[in-house]
Amino acid sequence: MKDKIIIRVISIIILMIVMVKCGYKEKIKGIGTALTPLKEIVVIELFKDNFSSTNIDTTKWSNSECNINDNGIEPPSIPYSLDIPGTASITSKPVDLSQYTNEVKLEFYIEETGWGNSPEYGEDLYVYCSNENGWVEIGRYIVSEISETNFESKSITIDKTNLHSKFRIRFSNPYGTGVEYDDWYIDNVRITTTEVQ
Ligand SMILES: [Ca+2]
Ligand SMILES: [Ca+2]
Ligand SMILES: [Ca+2]
Repeated sequence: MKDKIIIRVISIIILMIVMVKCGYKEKIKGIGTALTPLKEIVVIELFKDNFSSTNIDTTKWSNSECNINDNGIEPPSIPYSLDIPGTASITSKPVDLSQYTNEVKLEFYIEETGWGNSPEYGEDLYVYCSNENGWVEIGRYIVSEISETNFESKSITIDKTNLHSKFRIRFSNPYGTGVEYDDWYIDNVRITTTEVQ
């Protein structure tokens, strides 16, 4: 009997402690919510191409011997990706980035060979952007470091000094043997920034 009373008293004490603790937490949470402004970071797409048809979109790109086809293995947006064979390149049309002060990123997926022809040693893929003085290398993808069967996601932060009103990007395979050889693929190309709203 005595034991039962002790157990009941202990149970009541534990319950009171739990209630007090929960109440305290609610209070803190309430204060926090009241003080935190309701703002969220939103991703803004400034340029986007998923290469969804076999025609290169000439409102977005100036092309030099690249093709959109299904020779890439499992591109992130099936069935097509952009095939950049040896000596080919593709350059975006100008995008006005002069207004953006937050971080700007170029994102894309990349694969080499796929169902096509393997680039050899030194036949790497280069990424450039234009600043007001010309072209700046912002990425180089080494043949031996990129998968032949999986698209890998890449992200390049654009240096603020390169953000201007006629910003362009270029993907180039300058050392490949020729347009029948040495295939690189890219897909889901986008340029983004963020905005606090
Ligand atoms: Ca695609
Ligand atoms: Ca080859
Ligand atoms: Ca070659």
